Amino acid sequence: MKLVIAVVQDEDAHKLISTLMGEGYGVTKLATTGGFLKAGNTTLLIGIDNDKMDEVISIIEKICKSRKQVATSPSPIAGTAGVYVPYPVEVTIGGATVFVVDVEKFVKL
Ligand code: 2BA
Repeated sequence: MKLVIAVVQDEDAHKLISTLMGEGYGVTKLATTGGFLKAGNTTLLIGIDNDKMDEVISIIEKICKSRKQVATSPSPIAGTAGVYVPYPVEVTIGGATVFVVDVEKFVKL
């Protein structure tokens, strides 16, 4: 068994969850926050049989779009200790960041 951990954008989460559930997968949704943008995103935990990994990744790939976002990042002014000036940076977020890990044991009690 594998555990797919997928960090996706909030905008894609609803459709992704319905599609996965419609295909018979179990999904747990976590409300998470990206470390860089400090903005909300969604992390899904999906426990699957080993042979379903490619199918699940392809569903995620089909639904999750990459988007550009302008974020304001504080930057220290060179040579001025403790002074931060916000400046805009454009980042491309996702599709999705996906981790697949082996599950040592799976029980429902
Ligand atoms: P955030 O950490 O908020 O990152 C959002 C986007 O900002 C990233 O998109 C990337 O394009 C950019 N970014 C991140 N760190 C950066 C940096 N140090 N310098 C410049 N740009 C940077 P994605 O790579 O698609 O990541 C989307 C979200 O997936 C991340 O949100 C984070 O929540 C998660 N993530 C990405 N890589 C991860 C990893 N190795 N481990 C755990 N979570 C990860």
